[in-house]
Amino acid sequence: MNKRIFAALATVVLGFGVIAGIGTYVVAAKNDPGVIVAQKADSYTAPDGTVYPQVKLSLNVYPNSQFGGQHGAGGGAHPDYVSYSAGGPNGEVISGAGSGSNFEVPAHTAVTITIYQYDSGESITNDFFAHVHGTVDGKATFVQRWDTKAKANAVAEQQITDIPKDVVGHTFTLHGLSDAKSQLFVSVPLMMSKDEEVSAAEEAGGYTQFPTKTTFTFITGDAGEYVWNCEFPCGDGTIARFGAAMSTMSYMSGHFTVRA
Ligand SMILES: [Cu+2]
Repeated sequence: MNKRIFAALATVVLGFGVIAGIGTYVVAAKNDPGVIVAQKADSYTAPDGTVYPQVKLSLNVYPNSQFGGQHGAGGGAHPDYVSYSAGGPNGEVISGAGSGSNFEVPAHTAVTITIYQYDSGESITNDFFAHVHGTVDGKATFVQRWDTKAKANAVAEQQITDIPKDVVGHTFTLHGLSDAKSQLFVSVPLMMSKDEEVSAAEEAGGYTQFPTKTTFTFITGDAGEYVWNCEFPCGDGTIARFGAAMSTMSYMSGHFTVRA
């Protein structure tokens, strides 16, 4: 065969190979298809006296994906990626959770979210995200050390409006859309757990006994489709640490649906 034709054919075959490779990689990094519907709770009385129906969500944030859950056994395609997931009411690891990044809540309802944060942290790029935004009273309830074994606060609970910008683990940031729907913007910083305890637990194949615990409530408006993500650059070294877990759906981002 003519050498040039052979080279051209080889290039085409190689091209198909590269495309197939990329396709396989993208499929392996699949999205979290499940949806967690927030659980109905008691009613909620806002500071202005208005009484709302209330729902609750309990989430965990991990330094890896080894809990399984929506990523699959053994951490799935990216066991080393930091990840959000469904959590138990006391921060329990739910290894069989079918979802952990897509949520559904009702319209005109008080949504109370509790997040147990098992990861370490660092300085956040933009200190806007070290502040609490969009919650009732602009506050969150914070416990720096939650004891998962005793199921109790290991230190006193406090009301916060921000945390120091150099101890941020992750953020839960819910964005409204620029259209006719009700706007929603909620952003809450999640403080890091103790570095050495996070590393020691990870080496032992588990998670620290003492995650930080943050609880906050916000009121939804009309029905709409929103997105949430973490605003702490917690991915790998690529794209200023916005790569890897930060640029793969369902680890540090997901859908947030408000239903009529
Ligand atoms: Cu993050």
